[in-house]
Amino acid sequence: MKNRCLLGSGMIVLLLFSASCVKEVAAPEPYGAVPSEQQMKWQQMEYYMFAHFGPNTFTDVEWGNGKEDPDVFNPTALDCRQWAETAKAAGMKGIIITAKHHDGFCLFPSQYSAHTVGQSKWRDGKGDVLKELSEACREYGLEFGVYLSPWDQNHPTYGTPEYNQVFANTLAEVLSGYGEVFEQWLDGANGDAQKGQMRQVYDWDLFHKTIYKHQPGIAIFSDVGPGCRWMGNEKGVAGETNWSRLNVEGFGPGLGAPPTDTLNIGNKYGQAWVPAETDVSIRPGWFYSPQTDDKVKTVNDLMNIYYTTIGRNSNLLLNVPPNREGRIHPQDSLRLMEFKQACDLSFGNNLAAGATIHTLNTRGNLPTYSAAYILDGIYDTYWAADDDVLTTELEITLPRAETFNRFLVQEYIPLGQRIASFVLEAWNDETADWIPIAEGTTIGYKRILCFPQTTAQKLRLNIKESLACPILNNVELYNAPESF
Ligand code: FUL
Repeated sequence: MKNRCLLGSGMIVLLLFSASCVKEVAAPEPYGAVPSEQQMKWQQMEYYMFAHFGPNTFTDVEWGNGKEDPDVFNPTALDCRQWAETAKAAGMKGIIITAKHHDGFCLFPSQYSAHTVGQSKWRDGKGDVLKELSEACREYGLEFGVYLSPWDQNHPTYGTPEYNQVFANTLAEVLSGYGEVFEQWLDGANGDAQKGQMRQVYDWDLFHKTIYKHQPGIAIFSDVGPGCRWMGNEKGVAGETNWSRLNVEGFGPGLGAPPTDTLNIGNKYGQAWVPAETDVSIRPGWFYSPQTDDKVKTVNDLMNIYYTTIGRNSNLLLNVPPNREGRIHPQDSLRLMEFKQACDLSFGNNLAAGATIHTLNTRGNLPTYSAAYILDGIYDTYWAADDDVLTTELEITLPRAETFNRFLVQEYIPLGQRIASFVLEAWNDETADWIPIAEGTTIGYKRILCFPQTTAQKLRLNIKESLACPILNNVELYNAPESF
């Protein structure tokens, strides 16, 4: 995470000079809560698949009641390699599977439940979806993740203290039996809570200890993290302002969660680093139903979601529910490929490549923090301003005048999230003036601004508010097809 040193032949002179002003050139201190190494790895995944699969796939309901006959679960041609192949081709980095939804049915032969694939006649009770999917993910170079619902409508111990140990044992089974798991999804949804009568007091400490014991590098998802947080809605729209910090003290998953508005935008001065993840389905429901075959989201819907999630400092967990065969339906896979093509067309040609950047301020006035690092394509090199600089400007000069409509910018978040307000301007030759073309509040890991096509050779990024000296590590510029 260190900038390379550009000192050349005048090294001794420069060393003497820099020794005399060590204070000015010290690397910027982290600001507030910062991501762990694992959270950085997680953030850089950006886009991955959710696979809702279970008895509900076969019964046309979204929430089963736990009384379903296990034989209901009977995929006729399960092919997890096809899921993985599809996810890979779509540009996704992993797959999270509903190992146990609210109906309590386990897609693996759990020793701690009598309501699993082991009790179904599917493959004579010898099947294990988690085994097949984890192997397929490894084969295709994808990360593997697991959803487990704490709310369980089937388990006889649910509603008693004993259930906490059952759930911990179930976590241990899925986290120790299928190789590395990148994310543990802990759903806060609970039908009892909605009726105002919670039957179970969850032992979150026990759950977290069990999870980290088996997968120390995992990201735990819940309303309040600690690895990553629910973004507050299932529409795919993260806050235009989106801080990766969150106040977590006094809050918990589910009933005890912060208001959804807060989850949507985070807390400017939040205590913990809990970045947003957006879960949204490619179909109207989370589970497959033949009735939604003609309701798969359009490329434009998905492109909009891309901009309101990844373009707003959130990871995107896109649900693509396998069908009753146990395969991803052709409608969904076709749409995923079209979406990938739209992304490639939109972000294939970075018009800022070969540009130069001039900044009003560079930390210590030294090449170590030069704005050139914003354009070098290397994540861990960055431009930084002096500590007392909280507003400043960066001027980007393209090799030639270009037409563009998307601006992508990244803060170097290993040192914290800082910028709270900025404006993008383009130089207008005719009026000899800077014209504002877009504005934003937070940036964070990644921010993409969309605006009408503009032609210019020079752009100016005006940082209007930063909580500590701004640090940027990447800027890109694109001309996306207007149709998306
Ligand atoms: C919700 C659940 O109730 C839905 O069924 C779905 O699993 C979604 C991802 O989370 O809380």
